[in-house]
Amino acid sequence: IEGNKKVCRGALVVLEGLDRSGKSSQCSRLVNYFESQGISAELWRFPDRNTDVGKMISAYLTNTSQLDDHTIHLLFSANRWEKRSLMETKLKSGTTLIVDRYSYSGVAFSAAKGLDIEWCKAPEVGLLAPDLVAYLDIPPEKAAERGGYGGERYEKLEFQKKVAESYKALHDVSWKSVDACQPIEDVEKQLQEIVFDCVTECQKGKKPLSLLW
Ligand code: DGP
Ligand code: NA
Ligand code: NA
Repeated sequence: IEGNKKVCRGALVVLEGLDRSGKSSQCSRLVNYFESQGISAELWRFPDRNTDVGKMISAYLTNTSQLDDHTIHLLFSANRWEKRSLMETKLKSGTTLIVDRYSYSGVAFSAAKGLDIEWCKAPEVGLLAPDLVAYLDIPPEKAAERGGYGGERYEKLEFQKKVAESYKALHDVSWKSVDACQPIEDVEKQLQEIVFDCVTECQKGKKPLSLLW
């Protein structure tokens, strides 16, 4: 009976990388691609600046407010927690989520300030684990040359170099690197292939959702 048909779950796909690595445009392109293939997909991004917590984060990033490093770390994490149940509902109803930054940014940016990495990971424990993390790999100097650093708090070459180092400590089995210095269409093609495989795996129903970390 149609009504009893088991719904295949969507995939949780995260794009990570330095500022100006091209994540946001690649995320939109991926969502368009999946929709053109008849696969239900949504674009998500963290921080989600629309919530009350997100507004505090936005004020911090634009240097409108000052916060202790630990405090802002926990706010970024809270911002992911407040979207967790909706995330699970969407995935279970079959929607693939393409997420622009996630817990890896949370840890990489705070660790780049010198906070202990295990302390940084702790508040992320219990969030949904991505099925795939696509890392848009670009040397910090190259990213800076792209221009368009918007003048937000972290958009400085020296800091981005430290972030790049912290990201390296976070690679795990769900992680795939893509050379983000390639032309935008080549990055797009490569991402489509990697992510499509991941979505197919999840649709087969053999891969239960798991948790960080
Ligand atoms: P974006 O909207 O993707 O440009 O992100 C805004 C800035 O915030 C960017 O420099 C990356 C940084 N960021 C994103 N997520 C986190 C996080 O969880 N923790 C910290 N400390 N920084 C983050
Ligand atoms: Na940014
Ligand atoms: Na972005």
